[in-house]
Amino acid sequence: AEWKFAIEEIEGSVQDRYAQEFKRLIEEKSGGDITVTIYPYGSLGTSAALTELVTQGAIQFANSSPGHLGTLVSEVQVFSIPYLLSQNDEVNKKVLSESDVIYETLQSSFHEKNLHLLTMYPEGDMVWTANKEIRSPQDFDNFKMRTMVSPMLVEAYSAFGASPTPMPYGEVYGGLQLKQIDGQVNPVFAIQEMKFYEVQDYMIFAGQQEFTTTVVTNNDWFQNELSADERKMVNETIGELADYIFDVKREFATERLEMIKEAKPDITIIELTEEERAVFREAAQRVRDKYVEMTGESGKMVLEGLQADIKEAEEEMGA
Ligand code: 6CS
Repeated sequence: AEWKFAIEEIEGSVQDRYAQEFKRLIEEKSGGDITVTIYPYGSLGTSAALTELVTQGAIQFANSSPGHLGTLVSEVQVFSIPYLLSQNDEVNKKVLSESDVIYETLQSSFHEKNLHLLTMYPEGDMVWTANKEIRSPQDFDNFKMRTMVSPMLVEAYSAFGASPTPMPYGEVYGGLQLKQIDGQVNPVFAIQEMKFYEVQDYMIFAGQQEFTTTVVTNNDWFQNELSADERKMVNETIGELADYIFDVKREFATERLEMIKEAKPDITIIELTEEERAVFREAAQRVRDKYVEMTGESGKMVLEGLQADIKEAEEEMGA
């Protein structure tokens, strides 16, 4: 059999490293009975298009990041609320790979769309890029900030004082170059490999959000067409990859920043102070209310459950 796995990023990315390792393990474990074909970003369409292809069963697996998937599974936008996840990496890793709120409560929203959520993993702290210094909501005044397409991100960047401009990933470089947008927000590795730094002079670390992604499969196919052994093989492989990808994302965060600095020595890197962050954190409070307004009772359960899981993991890990 051939399993098709589409990623939302280009070759060499975090998602690519994940998919490559998934492919290696599945092909090895199945003794060559199964081959996995990886489709990098650009070969099949936008993130939203990839998710759609999974729901139709045209492809079996895809990365589907909450920043885009929110247009289909609105509850997943909990991961687009700024300053919700922990400031501690290990805590987020644990919550994202294990939380019952994610794999039970939130899972039911995926199943309604014929998707099955296999896993979530972090890809790195999201950084703002711009051609000016941004330290306060005032600095965001009249600033066209490109966001992924989920409606919650429009709420988040409005709350921060910016003019949010949702668009697909593939249009960001051109949008920056043509000044249709003034800035964008992504993890360091993406800023490097998509070359956004070429057309941006500032990188601003505000600690507001870890980029998270999901790996989804077609629910009918997964539950009804795979054998119990195959399902087990997929689940085990996914379990094995949590540590692997976490190490990759950590390596990328430092390596890729060095690559940017080397390619563009005059780039200005700003680390917001605790006081400066506090202003954005405060502004983000109303985004939580918007989320509940937008998603109702099911969203409220996800938000409250996730907050409790994060707190518990923080206490347990002494973070
Ligand atoms: O900004 C985006 O749209 C994309 N960013 C990353 C790092 N991965 C996929 C996503 O579509």
